[in-house]
Amino acid sequence: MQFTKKIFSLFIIILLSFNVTGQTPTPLIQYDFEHQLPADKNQIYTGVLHGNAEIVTMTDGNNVLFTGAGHMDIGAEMGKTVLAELTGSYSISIDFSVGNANSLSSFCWLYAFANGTNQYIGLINTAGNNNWYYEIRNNSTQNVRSNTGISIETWHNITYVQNGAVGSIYLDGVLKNSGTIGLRPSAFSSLLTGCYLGLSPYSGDATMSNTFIDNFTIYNTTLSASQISEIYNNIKDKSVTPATPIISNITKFWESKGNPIITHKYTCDPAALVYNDTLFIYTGQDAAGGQSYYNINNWAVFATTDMKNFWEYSTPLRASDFTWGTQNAAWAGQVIEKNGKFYWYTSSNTTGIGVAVSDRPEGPFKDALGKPLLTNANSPGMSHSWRTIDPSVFIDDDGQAWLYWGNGACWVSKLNPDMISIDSNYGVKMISFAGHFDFPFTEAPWVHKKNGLYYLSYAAGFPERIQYAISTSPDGPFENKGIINEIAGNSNTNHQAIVEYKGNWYFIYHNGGIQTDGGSFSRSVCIDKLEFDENNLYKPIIMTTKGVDKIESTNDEIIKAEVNSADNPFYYDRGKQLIHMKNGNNYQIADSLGHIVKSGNGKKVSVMNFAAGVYIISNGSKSFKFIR
Ligand code: FUB
Repeated sequence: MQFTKKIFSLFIIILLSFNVTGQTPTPLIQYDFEHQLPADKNQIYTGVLHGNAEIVTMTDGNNVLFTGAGHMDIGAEMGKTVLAELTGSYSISIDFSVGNANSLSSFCWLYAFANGTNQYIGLINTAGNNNWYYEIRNNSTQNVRSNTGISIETWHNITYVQNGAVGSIYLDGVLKNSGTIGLRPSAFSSLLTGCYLGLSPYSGDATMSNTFIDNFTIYNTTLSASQISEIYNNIKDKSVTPATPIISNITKFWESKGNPIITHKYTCDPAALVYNDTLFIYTGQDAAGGQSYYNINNWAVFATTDMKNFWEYSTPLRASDFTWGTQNAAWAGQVIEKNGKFYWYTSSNTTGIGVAVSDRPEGPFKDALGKPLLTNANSPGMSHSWRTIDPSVFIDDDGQAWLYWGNGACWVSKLNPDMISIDSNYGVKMISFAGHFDFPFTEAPWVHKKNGLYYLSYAAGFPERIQYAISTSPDGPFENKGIINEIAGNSNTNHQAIVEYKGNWYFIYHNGGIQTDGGSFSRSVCIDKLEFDENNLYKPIIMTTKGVDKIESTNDEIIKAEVNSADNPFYYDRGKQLIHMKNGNNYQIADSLGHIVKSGNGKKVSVMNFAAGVYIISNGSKSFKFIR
């Protein structure tokens, strides 16, 4: 009897170690997101969502990770602990559905456990979506390639199985390829520095954008073909649609490494707008290197709240949105807010100045008139065809909006209260400058007011440097004060914006600073400090590659509001991005523009899926401001 028992136990052990039972083995770790947190199922390792990544509920109630333009940082600790167990056979399984707007034309990774780029494991999409493969690198590299692509907006499963010396990759329950893999993750697990869902360890790769991820699971044993097929069958018909539409139109987040502040595309002609807590930067988008003239088809919009972390919104306005602008030229302009609407005055090279409008600072913007606001007929006294460009708008303390523009001369007019027509009684005046011009006015006027004085800066000469002049009246005459910024590196234009933000003054301009392709027609926006001397004159700008410092302290009011005082009915759990309402109540959350973005009744509300920004939650009698 004793002998029969022993034989039976041995049989069970053999059965389990070869994993031929039908039941899927217990994972080492699993991320199924059902608790709606960026943490593993047992909540031992809590990760961090980056950018606008969020945990979303799909129409069938399934909770999943949505990468958006961001990713999830799993945390290196999880990798160190779990990968240490992967000494022999193991399996890694992941379910995912890639959205329509994706990055599959570039290299991008579904998961990565890495120590830089010398040691890692990861699941990689080859640029072009025709080969998803598992790779392990411990100085030398081994991989198993599926040699297949995937369909978008459909749930897929990719499972990698390490069985002895053989690695196999399964796509949607079907074995795609096997190969010899001798390296093991446990050999470098203690050195891991980053573990991610949706991010590659290679900085040049794209993020796995707009992708739903679920059931990321690691086993320290093999999965059988039938178990893998069952895993796929469980996900394949799941919903690919979030229950609440994802409204964020943020396309990228990054931390600036200094100047230029934007390096993933070429940006020119910056204009700045401070709105509530946020600095918005509007630019043209120059074509990539090798251009012989301005090739700018659309504008772009970026934002920051600390001068270090930036994000970009989807394209807010295109030259082709102005159907009358025949040259497809998204030249310089400026955005300003009036009565809750945002007006973008734009240039089109020779066909005049347009105005577009939006009810949000990030757009999208629409041509407000269907025709130019100003044409060359409004720029008298000169005859070249590109003179009606570079509008700059300024609203004085009395509410009067002034519009400046010009190439070769600077013209000014008053805008009517509707912001989309000019005051015909005032008409148009050419600005007169007094005093010595080091270089003549070229273009790019920018006006701001400080201590009762009007500062008009402009590009002068060619190649351009930036000069400025001061007046006691918005329409001059202006007294020349000299050069403030010298010729910018590798660009014959310099186009500046000057703005005060959170107590500091900034000089925002472009150069041709991205090597080797940057230049006069593939420009890049930079930000440096602007300072005044004791006579209220600008100190010369020192252009730097270091750029400006991060603003460490947030606005006092917000810090104060975030103190969870006894009489405050709200408590913000930053880590979990949950707002608790102490007594449970009806609530409404408004964004910085006062738009209601969420409302309901309950004791807690997740703000994880909110775009970065400032919000106010209110229960009707008390309100609480928070930054997401
Ligand atoms: O980007 C086209 C033109 O170049 C702008 O309108 C000018 O200010 C100059 O920067």
